[in-house]
Formats: sequence, C-alpha cells, structure tokens
Amino acid sequence: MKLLFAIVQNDDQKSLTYALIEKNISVTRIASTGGFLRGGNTTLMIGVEPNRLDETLAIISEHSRRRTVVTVPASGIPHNIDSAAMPMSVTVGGATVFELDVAQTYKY
Ligand code: 2BA
Repeated sequence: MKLLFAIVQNDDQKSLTYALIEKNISVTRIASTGGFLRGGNTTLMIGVEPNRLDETLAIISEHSRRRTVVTVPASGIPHNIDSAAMPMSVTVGGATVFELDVAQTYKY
C-alpha cells in the first residue's frame, strides 16, 4: 500500500474529499497550518493500493487550484524580501503531495 499526504488549501478540501470518497478512496482529513503563511490548510492522509495511485493523484490534481495571495510572511522565516513586514505576493498550491511506502496496515 502507498500512503499519500496531500497538503491542500482549505477552499479545495471539500470537493477533493467528495471526489475521493465517490471513487471509494479512503481519506482522513487533518487540520494543519502552513509554516510560511500561518494560515489554515488541510492535510489529507490517503492510503491506496499501488494500482490506484495514478488515479488518486489525478483526482488530487484536478481538484487543487493554484492561488495567488498577498501576505506578510511569518516573522523569522527566511525569504527573498528585505523587510519581514513588507507584504508580498505568494502563489500557493495546488497541492503538495508526499508519497510513502507502507510496510503493513493493521485494522483491529
Ligand atoms: P505555507 O508554508 O504556508 O506556504 C505557502 C506558500 O508560501 C507556499 O506554497 C510557497 O509558494 C510559499 N512559500 C513557502 N515558504 C516560502 C519562503 N521561504 N519564501 C517564499 N515563499 C515561500 P506551496 O509550496 O504550494 O505550499 C503550500 C503548503 O504546503 C505550505 O504552506 C506548507 O503547509 C505545505 N508544504 C509545502 N512544501 C512542504 C514541504 N516540503 N514540507 C512540508 N510541508 C510543505
């Protein structure tokens, strides 16, 4: 089994979760916070068989939009702007996905 951690924007998580459930792909939603923007995002934990990996990634891609936000970065976070208080334009997403191999799955 593969385990995907998909970090998506809150505005996308609902339609993405519905689309996955509709295809019988199990998903667990975890409320998370981006370190840079300090804004809420959602991390989806998705366990899938390898033969459904491409299908799952396609669904994530289809339902994750890229957005540009103007923000003041979190203080202490290194970035390319001289002043930490200066608003900057940041492109977020669509989704950041990590793929892991699962050694074993247990359900009791
Ligand atoms: P945040 O950390 O809040 O980052 C939001 C967006 O800000 C990022 O979008 C990126 O475009 C920008 N950004 C982040 N750090 C930056 C920096 N030091 N200088 C300039 N711009 C910066 P995404 O790359 O699409 O990431 C969206 C969210 O996905 C992130 O929210 C974070 O929660 C997660 N994420 C992305 N890459 C990750 C990684 N390698 N490990 C863990 N979480 C990650």
